[in-house]
Parts: sequence; structure tokens; C-alpha cells
Amino acid sequence: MSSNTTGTSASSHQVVENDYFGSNPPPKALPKHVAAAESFINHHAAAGRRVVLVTSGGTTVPLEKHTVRFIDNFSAGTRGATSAEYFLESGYAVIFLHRQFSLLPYSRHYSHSTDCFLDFLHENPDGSVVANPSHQDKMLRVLREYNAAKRQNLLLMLPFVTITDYLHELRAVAQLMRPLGPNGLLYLAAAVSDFFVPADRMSEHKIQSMDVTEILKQQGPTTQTTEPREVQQEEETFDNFDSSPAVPRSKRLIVDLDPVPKFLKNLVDGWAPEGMIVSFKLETDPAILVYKAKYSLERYQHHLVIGNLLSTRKWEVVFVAPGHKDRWIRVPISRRKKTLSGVEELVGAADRDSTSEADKPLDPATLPEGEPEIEIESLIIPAVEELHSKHIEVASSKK
Ligand code: PAZ
Repeated sequence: MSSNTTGTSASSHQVVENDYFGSNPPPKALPKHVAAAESFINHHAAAGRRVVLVTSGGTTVPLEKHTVRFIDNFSAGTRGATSAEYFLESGYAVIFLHRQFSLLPYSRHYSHSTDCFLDFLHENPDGSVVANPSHQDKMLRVLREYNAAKRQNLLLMLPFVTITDYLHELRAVAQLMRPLGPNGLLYLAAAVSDFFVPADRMSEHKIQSMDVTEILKQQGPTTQTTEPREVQQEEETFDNFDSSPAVPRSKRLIVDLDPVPKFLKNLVDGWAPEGMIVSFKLETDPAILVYKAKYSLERYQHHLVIGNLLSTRKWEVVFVAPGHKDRWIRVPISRRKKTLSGVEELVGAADRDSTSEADKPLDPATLPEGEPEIEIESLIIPAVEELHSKHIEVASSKK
């Protein structure tokens, strides 16, 4: 039995894995996804092509098996969808494991909530619908790139919804990537929930705000079709927060969540042992970002952690990799526009040359309004690709 730096034995990771996957059922689509991923991976492995698994978007945490309510997070899938495009541009085949209805590579340019799809279209006098003239060039370029990726079978899209779906899919696809050896890259940009309700504690049906079954039992079958007086009263009491500010415990919904097991160690040691593994770390407090990224790297012993802050994630990220100095990657000064405050001298103030300043996170107040002119993923992907090339080089020198 081997031990890692945290003193946890290898077999205890296996026990947790067996327990989690044995007691939280896989998504229905898993066998179909596995078949598609297997043929995609084998095709590209035979061609000696690099394959990247990009995970993207948030994961839901259902509160009920017949799910009406769930816990979610903010992630729109911008990082994942944008990165997938740059990986394709760099010659990778991409498995895009994404949260259903989050942003997709290529179509993301026209499906984001700020860009209504219909605004990109124009009606000709003959009644035909075409791209708006001002968007023609970009739309043609995006369409051609999308069609080229499809034609060459370079992009496989696999959707998931819940945290458990995601973990089942991740494990299955990572294991299928083994034949790629070091040519496999796992780029884990999804915002994965840290907490969940285990299947054995999950309510089967919609959680009720009153005990309907008890009331129906008391009333008997003949009165069930008319609205029962007791039910009305129950609802009124529940809604009447003003006269009853201290809501009784029996009326509250107390959600009891378990921690989601950390499977990064299982991924590194067992699921995809030869591939390069890149995880993301999101924080909101700049003071702890680098510490948390280093902690994750130390704990899971993988190849790269990309740290980012919620408020500045489109402007800068930090690469934390073993044997490398921390490296901040930023949208260059010339690509920033006016500041939030409108004070011109602040423009680019965060693009500091002095090493000590450049090693610190940006102050969000110095950033321009809106989106950067270039996508930070256009800088991230070449830097990841370079590290991946080194990873492949080192692996082949060991053979
Ligand atoms: O999807 P998005 O572009 O809105 O956000 C991307 C992100 C911040 C979720 C991603 O860059 C990231 O940090 N993912 C890992 C989050 C975490 O588990 O810490």
C-alpha cells in the first residue's frame, strides 16, 4: 500500500471511489458517450494526434431525484468553450465535456445572453434570412472553423448536468484516454461543486412545504379532490412571515450536504496516469489564490494549476507548476480600454513591469469596463501547449 504526501493510502482513495460510484448512479447517456469517446480517441490515437479533454461549465446539485430544485453555480462555460476553440486551432482533437446548455465552441459567439442571436440576422427583400452585413465576415470565419472541426471529426461534444453525471463521465473518458499516453491532456475548467446530496439521502419527489401525505391520510379518499381547509391554513401560516418572524424549524428547509470526494488523486494515479493534467482553481480572495493553487498541486501531484479570481478571470490567470516560477498571464496593456472609473491614468496601471508588482493579482478597480479586446484563452492555450510538449518530451525520453 503506497502513501502520498497527505499520508492517505492509495487504497483508501480506491475505497472512496468505489463507494461514491457504487452508490450514486451514472447518467443514462453514459454508455452512448463512452462508445462515442472510445471511437474518437482510438481514431486520433492511431493518427498520433494530441487529444485534450476540456471540462466546462457548472455542475448542478439536485435536491430531489425527480428534480425540481437544485443548487448551481455561476459558470457559463466561457473558459471551456473558448479554450476548446484555441486547442482546435493548435491542432488538438477536443472532447468537450460540458454542462448541458452552457456555452459551446463556435456557437458561443452567438448564444451568449448579451448577444441575442436574432440581432445577427437580416431579412432580405425577397424574404430570405442572411447574416447581418456588419457580422458577415466574422460569422463566415466562425462557420468555416466550426464546419472544418466537424468535417475532420476533431470535436466531440458530451453534455452532463449534475455533479454525479460529471464525475461518472470524467472517470470514463479519462480511462479511455490511456492509449494516448502522454499525448492526452486533461484540462479541467468546469466549476465542480464541492458539496452534494448523496443518492441515498435524496428525496424521491419534490420536497413539500407541508406534510401533504399526512393531511391526505387524515382526510380519507373522498375529500381528496376538493381543497382541504387544513391545507389552506398550513400554507397561510407558512407564508405569514410578518406576524411570525421566527419560522418554526419544522417549516424550514434544512439542506444537509456531504463533501464531494476529491478525485484528482484517483485521476492522476489511476484513471489517466500518463496524460498531462491541468486543473483550475477559482477564488474570490486575492490573498489566498496562489497558496490554494500550490496546495492543490502539492496534494494531488499533477502537472499544472491555473489560478484565477472571479472578478479578473478574463484578464489574468496564474500558472503554478512544479519546478517553475509562478507565471501570471495577462491581457496586454495595449488591449485594454477605458477604466471602470473612467480615470485615464489608471488604464494599464495593472500591467506593471517591476517583478514584485507583476507577481501580485490585478486590482479589479483598474480594469476597463466590459470584456478585454483579446481573449485570455488565446494566451493560455499556447502556454499550456508548450508545457504539454515538454511533458511528452520527458515521457518519451524515459522510454
Ligand atoms: O465558465 P466561466 O468562464 O464563467 O468560468 C470559468 C471558471 C472560473 C469556472 C474556471 O476558470 C475555473 O476556475 N474552474 C475551476 C473552478 C474551481 O473548481 O475552483
